[in-house]
Amino acid sequence: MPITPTKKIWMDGVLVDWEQANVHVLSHTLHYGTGAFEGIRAYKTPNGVAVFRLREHIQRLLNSCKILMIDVPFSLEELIEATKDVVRENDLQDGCYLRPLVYLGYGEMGINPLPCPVNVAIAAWPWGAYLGDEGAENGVRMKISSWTRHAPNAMPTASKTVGGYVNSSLAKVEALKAGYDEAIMLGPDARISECTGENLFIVRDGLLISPPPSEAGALRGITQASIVKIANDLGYEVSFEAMRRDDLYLADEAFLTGTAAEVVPIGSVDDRLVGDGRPGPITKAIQTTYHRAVRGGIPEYESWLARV
Ligand code: PPE
Repeated sequence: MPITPTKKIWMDGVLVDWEQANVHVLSHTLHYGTGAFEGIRAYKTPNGVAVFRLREHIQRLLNSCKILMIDVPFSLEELIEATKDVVRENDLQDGCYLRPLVYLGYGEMGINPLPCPVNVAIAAWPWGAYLGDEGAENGVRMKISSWTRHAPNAMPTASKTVGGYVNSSLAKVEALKAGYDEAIMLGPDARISECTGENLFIVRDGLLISPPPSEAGALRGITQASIVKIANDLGYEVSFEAMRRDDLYLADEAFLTGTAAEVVPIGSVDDRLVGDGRPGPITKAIQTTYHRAVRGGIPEYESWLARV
């Protein structure tokens, strides 16, 4: 997905010109993957652009850093304001994707991260459908990866750690090279964990099921949590249950959720059609409701929107 440059990137409290937003090649994170990031979206609403669940995303960024023992030199409130500044200063009234990144900068080399300076950057740019308009509309082809998701004692799966995404990249490339759109990853216990950058749900006999994030070694998705609320409000029950690959093959419907991807129907898994391979009615109802909610179209979900 190409990046469309905007004007300014927030770096350690200052709005820097896009072209000047550089780091030293000896930055610690570049060598060891020691850092954490977030992915957030802002949407155009009838009352101006709004950031979706901003506080939850910034809180998760701080939680990721806590796990990594990185002391972030900005508070939750400061980072919330900084994120809004980035949307405002770049005049992104039609919405955007936001990428806050906490990284260890230039200062010391060696595995020990503790002496390194902690830097924070927040960038924003307009970004379309992460898995393509066609996938969002008609469903994506998924492949169970040969790569195993992190064991929780190898990499903390509740932290959006920069280096942790090498595991996702391996799975993504494998799936793309094999002609699929996206990978589904199994944990070390062969249970379904998550996708390379999304959580997933199946629908079975009218019930929605998603792997329990902590046990499944999956990120606790903010979109996933939003979908639980939306599904319940639409009258569907949701349960968090461990599942195996045959549960995917035999699902009536399936979809994935994430900030970048939003809600995307799964058309097939390992070449077995999910249902008849077309997005199912529950998936479509949830996708439509989510799209309206994030754009300020449903008053009940107004508290999820932070106007900038
Ligand atoms: N699992 C993983 C591994 C993950 O990276 C994400 C977000 C999710 C689940 C869904 O979480 P949430 O966004 O809170 O619903 N992935 C981000 C990064 C994607 C990327 O390509 O980079 C995102 O969607 O912004």
